[in-house]
Amino acid sequence: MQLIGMLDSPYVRRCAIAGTLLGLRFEHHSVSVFRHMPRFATFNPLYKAPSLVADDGTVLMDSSLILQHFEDVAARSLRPVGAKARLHDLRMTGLGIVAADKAVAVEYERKRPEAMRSPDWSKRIEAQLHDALALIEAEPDFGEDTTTPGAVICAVAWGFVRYVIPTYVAQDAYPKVAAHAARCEASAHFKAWPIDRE
Ligand SMILES: N[C@@H](CCC(=O)N[C@@H](CS)C(=O)NCC(=O)O)C(=O)O
Repeated sequence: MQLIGMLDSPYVRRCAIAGTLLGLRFEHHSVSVFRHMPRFATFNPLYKAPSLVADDGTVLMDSSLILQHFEDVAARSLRPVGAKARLHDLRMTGLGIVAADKAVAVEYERKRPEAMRSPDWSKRIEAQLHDALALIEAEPDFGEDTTTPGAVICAVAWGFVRYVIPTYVAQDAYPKVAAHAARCEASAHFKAWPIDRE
């Protein structure tokens, strides 16, 4: 399998971390959807990161679908066992995905020429980002677990926020989220896939 996309994408990073946690063999190609468009098109002409080239050549996109395929190949799930814990992890996964989506939206808006930015839209997505982080902060702790899809995406989203758009969210604004992310970043499976813009 080949995973395509840069590790500054929270979606690419969550897939790479999950692949490692599941013990899968895959190649990673650090190709940008913006700076390396001709090369990206050789994998996926729709320019979505992550893209995954499966072993039979099928090209998948969207991190949640790629995670599903990873779990299919590994024949096991990263979700906790037990209905209550699984439901909680699904909830945290959704919150983490929205935090990532809004953080990426803030970054894209910030990249526009000033005259083309919409103040109303910026205000909305920045508020949604903060609201998502506040909801993660308010949920019960993950404890020590750094391996479930919910635990991973919440930490990855925080890492993106602090690495790419640090002026939008102070380091001490969400202490439980920051502490969880620090625990995750200290683990071998996160260290194997550091956030990287190159
Ligand atoms: N819901 C998607 C979001 C993926 C996404 O938007 N990735 C960005 C990079 S962080 C991308 O491909 N941007 C280029 C584009 O949408 O044209 C997922 O979970 O994979």
